Amino acid sequence: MLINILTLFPAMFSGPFDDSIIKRARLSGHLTINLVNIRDFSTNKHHTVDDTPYGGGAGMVMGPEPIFRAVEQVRRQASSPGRLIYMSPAGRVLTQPLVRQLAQEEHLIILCGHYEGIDERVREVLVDEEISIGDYVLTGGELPAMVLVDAVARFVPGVLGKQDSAQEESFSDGLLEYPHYTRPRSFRGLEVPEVLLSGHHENIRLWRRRQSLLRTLAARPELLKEASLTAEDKKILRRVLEEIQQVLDGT
Ligand code: 4HQ
Repeated sequence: MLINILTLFPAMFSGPFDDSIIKRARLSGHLTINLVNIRDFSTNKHHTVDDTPYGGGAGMVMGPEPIFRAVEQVRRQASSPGRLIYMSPAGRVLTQPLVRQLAQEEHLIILCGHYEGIDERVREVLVDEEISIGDYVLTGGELPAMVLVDAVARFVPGVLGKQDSAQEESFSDGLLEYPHYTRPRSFRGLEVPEVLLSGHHENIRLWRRRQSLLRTLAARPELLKEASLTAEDKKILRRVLEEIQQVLDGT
C-alpha cells in the first residue's frame, strides 16, 4: 500500500513511523509512506504557505497553490490517483469498519491541515473524504494522520504476523478483549486465573469469551448492542443472568 502524507511538519512523523510494526512494514515493502512537505511547493520568495483569511478574523489559512501542486506531483509519480483524505473534526468519525474499508485502497493521500485549516477550494476540488479521529480540537491534522495510518496498516496483508492477524480480535467482532496474563503465575500475591493454567483449551476459550462479553457489558454496553452475538454468546449471557438472579434471590 502507498500512503502519501502532505504536511507542513514532516518531522512530526519521525518517531511513530520509524519504530515497531510500522518500521518493519516499511522495511519489508508492505507499506510505502512518503512524507511530502507542502512548503516545498510554495512558489513565492519566502516559501510561505499560509495567509490571512478573506473577510477577516483570527488565525491563518493554508493557501490552495502549494497544496494543489503537491497533490499534482504525488499523482504524477504514482500509478493510481489515490483517495485524498483531509483530516478534520468535520469529517466522518474513524471507526474500525472505516479503517477496514480504507485498507482496501492501493493509494491514500492524507492532507494534514494546520492553523485554521485549508482554503475551501482545496476541499471542493481535491478532497475525496474528510475524516475525524474524534470530537476534540487539535492543533493540526498530523496526529490524526498518524492514528489513521497506524490503524489502516494493521489490515494491510503482511504487516501483522498471522499470529495476531487483525481479523480475529476485539473490535473486529465488536467486543472488547479478554484479560491477558503472562509469567509469573503469582506476582505480589496476584494470581493468574486457574483455568488458564489448566491446559483445557475448550474451557479457556469459553472463559475468554465470557470475559469479553462481561467486559463489554460493563465498560461499553453500547458496543454489545451492535455486536453480532452467536448462539453460544447468548447462552453465556443467559448463564450470567441466572447467576445474577441467584444473587438477588439470596441462593
Ligand atoms: N484538527 N480529527 C484543526 C482536528 C482533527 C480531529 C485537524 C484540528 C485539522 C486544521 N483532525 N486542523 N479531531 O482536530 O482530525
